Amino acid sequence: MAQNLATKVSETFANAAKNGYVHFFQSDSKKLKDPETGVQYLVTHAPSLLKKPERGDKEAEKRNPFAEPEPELTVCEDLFGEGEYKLLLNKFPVVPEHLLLVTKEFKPQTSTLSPKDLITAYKLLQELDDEDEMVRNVVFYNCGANSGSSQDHKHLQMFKLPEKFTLFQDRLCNGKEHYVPNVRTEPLQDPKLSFAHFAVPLPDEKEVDEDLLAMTFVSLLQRTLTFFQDWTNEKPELETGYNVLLTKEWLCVVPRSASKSKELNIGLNATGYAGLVLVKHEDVWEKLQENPHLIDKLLLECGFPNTAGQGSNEYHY
Ligand code: B4P
Repeated sequence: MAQNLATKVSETFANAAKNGYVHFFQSDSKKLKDPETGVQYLVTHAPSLLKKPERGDKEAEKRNPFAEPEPELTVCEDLFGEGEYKLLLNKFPVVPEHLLLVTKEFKPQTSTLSPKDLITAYKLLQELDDEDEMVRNVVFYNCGANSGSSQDHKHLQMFKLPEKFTLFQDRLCNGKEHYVPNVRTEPLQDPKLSFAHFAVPLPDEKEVDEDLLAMTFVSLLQRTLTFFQDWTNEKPELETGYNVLLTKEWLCVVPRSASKSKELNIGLNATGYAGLVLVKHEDVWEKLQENPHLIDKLLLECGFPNTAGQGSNEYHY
């Protein structure tokens, strides 16, 4: 089965790319290290993406591309034969074989992840990760407008992580046992980073099931939603938005306050909070290379301040 799904993804992508159904955007990438935090970033420059329609463009908003996807982009009409999800190719990828896990029935992108969404995403990781070949994937979910999402039909995304790339969540969770955070134990947060993020290591795959993923996710989501409780009525219009990132090794949730930076002309989705930063404008590409610590500032501007060392009832922001 593992071989089958991986082969099906590769073959569908190769055909769709050859016949022009996938608009693959060429890009340059550079690894950068933030000298202040030690975090590694992969910054990808894809100026041709500026021509792609964006959220707010009238043409782009007329139809739901996931209601009746192009057959050439469809990897599985009914993933795992469960009647709930389609597996599609992303039509506008920057990396090859970028996948979308889409609900068959319309559900909004503002809805939270269900236990079934989580276990289906995890099963996809089990099918497509390949330790021998050093293939490792990340699943991500952009929830709410501030999270960087552009399509309103519920979809998770998945792509291969760059080779030899260590995510800050890898560093944070490495060698630690799985636990479900509760009133006494907080999720992991790297105190060197400026922005709030909640991560938990996952156990060996034999121990991972729907209940474990659901309980872990809910504990991270509880912390995340605290940021949107309007204690002071200072920001009554702030919509709930967050990013979810899942690998076989850990689960991470990041609360979001904005989809784009006002300081620099750049938008961020979940991938930014994995250290994978997509840049469309030349001046931003230059500035990030000159000063990689700007990325940490951007992640804070579009998120919330780090709360490491505080209990979830003590957050003040
Ligand atoms: P959303 O969750 O709504 O939005 P997004 O991934 O942030 O992509 P966005 O559309 O804002 O694109 P951006 O210029 O930032 O996901 C919707 C997805 O559906 C998108 O991935 C879109 O491409 C896809 N889609 C739209 N119409 C479709 C159709 N008819 N059929 C199939 N798929 C369709 O980024 C451009 C691309 O680069 C996006 O794919 C994005 O996911 C990807 N990307 C962003 N950061 C990246 C990074 N650091 N590394 C590699 N890829 C990255």
